[in-house]
Amino acid sequence: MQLSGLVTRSQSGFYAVETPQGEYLARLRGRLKRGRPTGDIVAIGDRVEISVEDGAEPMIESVAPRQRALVRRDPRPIGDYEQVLIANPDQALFIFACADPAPRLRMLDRFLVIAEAQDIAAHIVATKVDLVGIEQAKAIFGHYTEIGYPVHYTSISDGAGIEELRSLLQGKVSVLAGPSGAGKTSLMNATQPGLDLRVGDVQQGNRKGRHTTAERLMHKLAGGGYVADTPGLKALALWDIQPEELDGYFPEIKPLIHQCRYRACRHIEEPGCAVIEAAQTGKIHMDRYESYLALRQGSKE
Ligand SMILES: Nc1nc2c(ncn2[C@@H]2O[C@H](COP(=O)(O)OP(=O)(O)OP(=O)(O)O)[C@@H](O)[C@H]2O)c(=O)[nH]1
Ligand SMILES: [Mg+2]
Ligand SMILES: [Zn+2]
Repeated sequence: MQLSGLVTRSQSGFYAVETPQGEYLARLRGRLKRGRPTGDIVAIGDRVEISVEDGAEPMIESVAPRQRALVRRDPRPIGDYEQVLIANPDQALFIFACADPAPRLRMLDRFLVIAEAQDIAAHIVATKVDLVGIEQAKAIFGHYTEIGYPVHYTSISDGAGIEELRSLLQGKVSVLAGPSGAGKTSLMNATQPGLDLRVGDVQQGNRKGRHTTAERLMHKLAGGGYVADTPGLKALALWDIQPEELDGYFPEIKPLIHQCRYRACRHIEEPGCAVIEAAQTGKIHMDRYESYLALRQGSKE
């Protein structure tokens, strides 16, 4: 029997596939792995076809083409490899704390570039507002609203922003991503109290030193939709994005490039550059321009 389903969990070569007939734990058919893969063949969020026969292990027979995916260059020294954090998300929520750990806006900007390149709707969630107060939180993240990214201010201590987040997640496939300790798992628990145990399990696994990529999962939300928590990322290297493409992935830079004196302007040091001028006059936030420069010049986080 052939069934189509959604991959909701992946661990050590096994994939949980949710089908209209229930959940199956399936493995990947050998022929799909043939050759030297340049990236994850199956990831959570993928739509797959599985074969289910009496007395045989369920097998993933094919993977539907991805519409989009949250990807990065695999940080392990295994050559060029595309790591898929989640396939086909409707939206990504990038989780950064106002303090403890201090927000790394350079990393946030990398996430936003990946989301732009993949056409994933991006939201920014500023967590731990209780530690700094809303004024300070807005001083850190406020300028992102001006360039079109919704910013949600939250705190699990006083429940601020939790209801807003809950309705944002409703009925959609979302992924939470951000540095370790930013509060992703805490947010999952606050918005979906029923998830408590399973989230705790994952964390315990991480503490024991299990490989962070070993398990990925999407939780089904009570009112429809899924949310994937991801392990905290230390590094976020772009995958398959060329320096010249970057202009298009900074929404505030894109409309300016036609005003540069030179058509091939890289916006680094060229005279008559409209982007540099905008950064100097504050029309573009200097931090964002610096993130652009860092990416353009190929520095790795
Ligand atoms: N004061 C305060 N602390 C918070 C808040 N949210 C989370 N924390 C604390 O921050 C720490 C890290 O939270 P986690 O939810 O485990 O962070 P995470 O992003 O899931 O981290 P990784 O799983 O390592 O990626 C915990 O001690 C939380 O109690 C908040 O809104 N306010
Ligand atoms: Mg966590
Ligand atoms: Zn320029």
